[in-house]
Amino acid sequence: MSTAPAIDGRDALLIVDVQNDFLPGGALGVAQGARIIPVINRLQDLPFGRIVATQDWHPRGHVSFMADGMPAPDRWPEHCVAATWGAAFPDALAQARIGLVLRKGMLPGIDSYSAFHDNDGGHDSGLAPWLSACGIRRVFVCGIALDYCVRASALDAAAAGFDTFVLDDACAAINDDRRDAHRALHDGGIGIIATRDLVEGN
Ligand code: VGL
Ligand code: ZN
Repeated sequence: MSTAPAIDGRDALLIVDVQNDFLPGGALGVAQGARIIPVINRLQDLPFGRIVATQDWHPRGHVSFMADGMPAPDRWPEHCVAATWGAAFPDALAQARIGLVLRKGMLPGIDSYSAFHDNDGGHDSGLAPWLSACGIRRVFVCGIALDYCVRASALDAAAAGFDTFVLDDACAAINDDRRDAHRALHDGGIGIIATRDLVEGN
């Protein structure tokens, strides 16, 4: 499943966590972050029926923040604190066509990598039924980070029954090695494609 026919109104673009803190200069800056913004802006010119953007939106003292600077699995430097500069979209991101902004990771005691539900599988965000109600059949995912929130969101989109694709060149990854993420996406039935596969099809 690596060919994607031309984009139409039954397709949604899901832009994951393109926020200042995940860009160079931010608290959890990913080197490739700045490079993907023009790519995502170009994608937004395609005739998607819906464009949804997520924001990581944590309270101060969130469970995902490292205590005393101690690294641990799924612990990160303080980032994307609600309503701060770090949680905002970068000015360079086109926003005129974003129809839904979905904030996640707001509860103090549980993290939420996926746009669809929290990491414990609970607290459904309502995104899947909303997309279905909008007539969406396919979901194209891009953003940051390929190996965390993009991966979790794409796997959940596929599990919810959408034909799901990840736009690899429109994603920035925390780990330089993308193979684990690609394998997990592939095993989830997700097509890994490039922006040019869509742009040329339209
Ligand atoms: C993310 C780590 C912590 C992401 C969010 O957007 O992939 N990663 N919070
Ligand atoms: Zn986070």
